Amino acid sequence: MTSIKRSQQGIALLSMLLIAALATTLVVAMIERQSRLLREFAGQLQQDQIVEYARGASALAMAALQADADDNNKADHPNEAWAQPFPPFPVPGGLILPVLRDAQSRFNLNSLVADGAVNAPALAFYRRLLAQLAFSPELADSLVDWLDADSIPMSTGGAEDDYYLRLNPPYRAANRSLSTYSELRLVRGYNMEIMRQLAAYVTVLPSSAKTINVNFMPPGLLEAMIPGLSPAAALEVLANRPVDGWTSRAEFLDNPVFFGLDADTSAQLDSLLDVQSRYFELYTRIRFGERERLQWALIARTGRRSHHVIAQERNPLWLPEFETEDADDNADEDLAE
Ligand SMILES: [Ca+2]
Ligand SMILES: [Ca+2]
Repeated sequence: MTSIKRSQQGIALLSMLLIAALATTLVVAMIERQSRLLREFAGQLQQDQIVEYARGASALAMAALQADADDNNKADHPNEAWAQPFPPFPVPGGLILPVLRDAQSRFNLNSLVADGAVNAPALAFYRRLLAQLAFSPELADSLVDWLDADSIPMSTGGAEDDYYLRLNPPYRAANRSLSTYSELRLVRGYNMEIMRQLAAYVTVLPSSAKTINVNFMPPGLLEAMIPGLSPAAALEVLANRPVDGWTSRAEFLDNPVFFGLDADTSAQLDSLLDVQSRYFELYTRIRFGERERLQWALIARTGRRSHHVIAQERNPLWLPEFETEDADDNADEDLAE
């Protein structure tokens, strides 16, 4: 064999090795790409599955509410079937934990301005609630300004564009209803600490929801409604709730605690209290694969035969503490089984 031939063979061998190495690199790259696509696909499948599970939980909640509406519904109260805790639902690869609760046990901040005008009984009540929590009653004025259509401050504690445009960064007053509780952070005087404490007493619903369902009302709200009512007396009134709830405002007010109230307070109670709820909240915790999601949905009862999800949020910032704790406890027990 000549040396030229030998060198040609060597080059050919080298080329073969190079091609083999290149092919290996390409195959590895292809496999990596393939498995990345597979992972993304699996992630997408999980995501789709989570969305489907959230829909399923909403359908379940609405079916429970529909059954309630069909059942001679004089009142909505904590002993009704829909208000009982749902068991955690195991699903292939995961767990769904829905919590359905009444959404009208707290004061609706948006009701401060309804039908384009300040709602006087609501404003008087909100000022008292703020005072009871040792917050400045001026927080009511700045919120009314945030909600009302005009740009004239309610008082020196109020705030309209003039105030917000001087901030850094500047912004404008919304001059419409709050979309979420988080939006309150933008309103003059409110901060995270105030919002944290206030969250147990207030909520954000469409402005037409002007009433609080006494069957779910926390004692702190009742205290704020009746000047001079002690915490113990408020607790006692609510502890005497009939098994089937109060079925009318008159029945609730038929208690010596409410006798002899001044005309203003009586008028406020008339416009603030009810025994039914038109709004409900569904918190659905979904654990699936390595993912966990909390889905919040606001359900409106718009008629005897209709319930609709009118707002929803993924992993909402503001959560009632007791619910997340409960959900966690149940989930841990269930997962441990
Ligand atoms: Ca009911
Ligand atoms: Ca305004």
